[in-house]
Amino acid sequence: MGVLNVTPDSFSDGGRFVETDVAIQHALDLVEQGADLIDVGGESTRPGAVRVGADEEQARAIPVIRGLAERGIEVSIDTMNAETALAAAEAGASMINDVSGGLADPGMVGVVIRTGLTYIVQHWRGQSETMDAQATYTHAAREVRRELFGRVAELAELGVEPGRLIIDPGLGFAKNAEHNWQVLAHLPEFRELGLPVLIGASRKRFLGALLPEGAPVTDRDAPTAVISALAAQVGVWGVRVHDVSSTRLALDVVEAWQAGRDD
Ligand code: PMM
Repeated sequence: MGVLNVTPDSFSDGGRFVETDVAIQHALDLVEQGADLIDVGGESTRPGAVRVGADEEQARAIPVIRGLAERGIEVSIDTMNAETALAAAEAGASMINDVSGGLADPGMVGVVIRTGLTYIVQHWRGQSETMDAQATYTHAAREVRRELFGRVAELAELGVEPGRLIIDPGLGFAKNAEHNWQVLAHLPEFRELGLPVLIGASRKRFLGALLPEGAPVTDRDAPTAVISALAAQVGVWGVRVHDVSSTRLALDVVEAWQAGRDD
């Protein structure tokens, strides 16, 4: 999954893709580099980010989604807003990627049911402004998994077919570096429900901590690609990344490695 943030305040690509044509071209480049799916987001969710209105979010994201869908590219909409998800579905998106798992907007579940789209449910404890304060766990991996599986059960009760769900532990969302590493080390346990698992480690702060202070954010692409390979080894369905080339290559290595097995 290639990330296309059409936000002026995104931490990792600095808002370079705000204009529709430039955004579409960047998405086409990501597909050329090996992305199977483009995740379009019109609102930043980085820690401390201020929420934008649904109108502004749609003005940024919808023309891009329409342009990509017209070109036959599979698109997910990264949004917590039900209205934006609905507009994206009408513009041709095939998945709704909701970092709040439907907790931020009470209208989201209805849109998921009505549109019949695949729904990416992420573990979430609250909005960006407050999520760092909610990063308290006794065993992060176990608690995140329990809360995420609990959310899947709630969604099923509300009428969302579990077969349409993809789950994501939400690295960096109410999680510090130690929590993220613990979740990654326990990734196989997130597969216990039999649902596809997605992870988004790309360029996140906890990877910056492995690099010299002040290193550019693009230096986080190498550790991101390593995580992509390790995640693929344990059967993760997808990885959400900014730099598709390096992750594609890492995944090709995993595939070649696995093909070499003779058992
Ligand atoms: N991370 C961000 C945004 N959307 N969606 C999913 N499913 N998983 C993630 O980990 C995730 C996400 C924040 O990163 P960005 O600001 O670089 O897009």
